[in-house]
Amino acid sequence: MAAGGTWTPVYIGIGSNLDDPARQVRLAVVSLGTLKECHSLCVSPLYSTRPVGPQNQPDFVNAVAGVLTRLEPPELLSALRALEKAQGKQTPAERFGPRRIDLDILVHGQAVFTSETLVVPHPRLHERAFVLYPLADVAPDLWIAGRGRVSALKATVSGDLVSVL
Ligand code: PH2
Ligand code: MG
Ligand code: MG
Repeated sequence: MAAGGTWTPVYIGIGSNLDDPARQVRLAVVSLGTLKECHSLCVSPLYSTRPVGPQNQPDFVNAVAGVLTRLEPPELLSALRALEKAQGKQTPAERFGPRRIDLDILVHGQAVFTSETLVVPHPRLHERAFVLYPLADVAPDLWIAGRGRVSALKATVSGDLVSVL
């Protein structure tokens, strides 16, 4: 545990497409504020987004939260998993399938981290409008290791499938 260590800015992707998704996203924002060794700093607007993956599922609501934390990536992942569980998340039946809440570490400072359960920066964030639009609202100048600046990445994806809620 990195208590006493450096406060690191992290960005967390929030998504839901079940059980009143906008409410689920707002609940998750509140619960992020309760995490140990974390301070919530900012939250993007909420977006309504078409599903990426299976199309026979409801639209998502997505947002991005900026948090300062002293948790290392694996500790933060465990903490986010616990919040998902407390919010009643059940494991989706299929990959990219519908879910009540999804909390993903997008970026953790300058960390480049890979384990069996976690890859940081998030391996698909650079191609996902539902991440890049809200992320660009709170951190347009953020540099994604190996990918580039958020504002430039956003310019490479189509905004057709996302709109501010
Ligand atoms: N999450 C997924 C799969 N597809 N599509 C949208 N629009 N938003 C998401 O958050 C999302 C998705 C898997 O986590
Ligand atoms: Mg996800
Ligand atoms: Mg996830």
